[in-house]
Amino acid sequence: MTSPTTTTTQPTTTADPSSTEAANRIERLQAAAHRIRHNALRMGEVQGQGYIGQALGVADILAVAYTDQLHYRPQDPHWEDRDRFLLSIGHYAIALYAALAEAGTIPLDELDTYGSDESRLPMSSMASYTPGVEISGGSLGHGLTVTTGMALGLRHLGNPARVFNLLSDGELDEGSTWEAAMACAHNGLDNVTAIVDVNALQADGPTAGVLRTEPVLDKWRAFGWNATRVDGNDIGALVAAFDAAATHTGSPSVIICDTRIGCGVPMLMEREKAHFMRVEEHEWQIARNQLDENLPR
Ligand SMILES: Cc1ncc(C[n+]2csc(CCOP(=O)(O)OP(=O)(O)O)c2C)c(N)n1
Ligand SMILES: [Mg+2]
Repeated sequence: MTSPTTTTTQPTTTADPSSTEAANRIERLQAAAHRIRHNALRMGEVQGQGYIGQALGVADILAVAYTDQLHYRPQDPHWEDRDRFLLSIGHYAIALYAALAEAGTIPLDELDTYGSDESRLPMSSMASYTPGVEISGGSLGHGLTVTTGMALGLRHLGNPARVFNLLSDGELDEGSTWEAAMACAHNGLDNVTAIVDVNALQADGPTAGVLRTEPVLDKWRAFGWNATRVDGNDIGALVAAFDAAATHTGSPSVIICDTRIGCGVPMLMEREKAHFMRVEEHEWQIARNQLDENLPR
């Protein structure tokens, strides 16, 4: 996003450099998201199944986070001044590995070990196994509680690092998420940015049928958060939301992202059983081809 500028120069026929810069930024992030999607398909093919739809759904969010917003050193994942990115949703590990490979923290070739014995890339995220993974996430509903504690600790230490938490709409079913939301706002933790992946789906079916969470935006606002809702597969909208959260002070920010399961691969977007997908051997190449046909979306 470009900030509004005032200028005394006359308009010229050449392109506005700030808008060219903004367009380049979006293009660069779309390309990163595309590679993240390919990384996810590469891992999915190793197992023939998995949470591929979610990974394709959050690829744009992760591209913006890891290649535009977070301050970190890819080769030094314990650097104490790094921004922390906490993945609550352990089953989304495949998405995080795809992003960490794009970031350069995990070697690309290592993706081929995904989910195998002795691999550093287990199917559910484990902080003790994988460089760049901040928390273990199999038991849902804990990410925002850890985020809140971490953010308090960083503030106490005078460390300006920020804490991001990617959580799912299913995690809004958990009381612990809302306790953390209250505590975070109570403490005015503006070093926190939560990102909610509203893919409208849970393991047991559509979120609206499992437990009604809407109106999500109003709920976060009522809990004292600086809340915004965007199309989570629109890189331009995501960049604007992340930029706004970065400068907001006085309360934590949440970016509610409406995403599409399988985004970028029409064949997978149409799957009825989307929470955990099985993809036939011959379908992986079709999926890759469809992904390549769809750039830029
Ligand atoms: C505390 C807890 N309860 C239940 C589960 C089982 N579980 C695994 S994934 C999942 C679905 C949660 O919803 P969401 O993360 O929105 O699912 P998705 O969008 O990936 O379909 C559930 C209930 C769990 N891992 N942890
Ligand atoms: Mg969901």
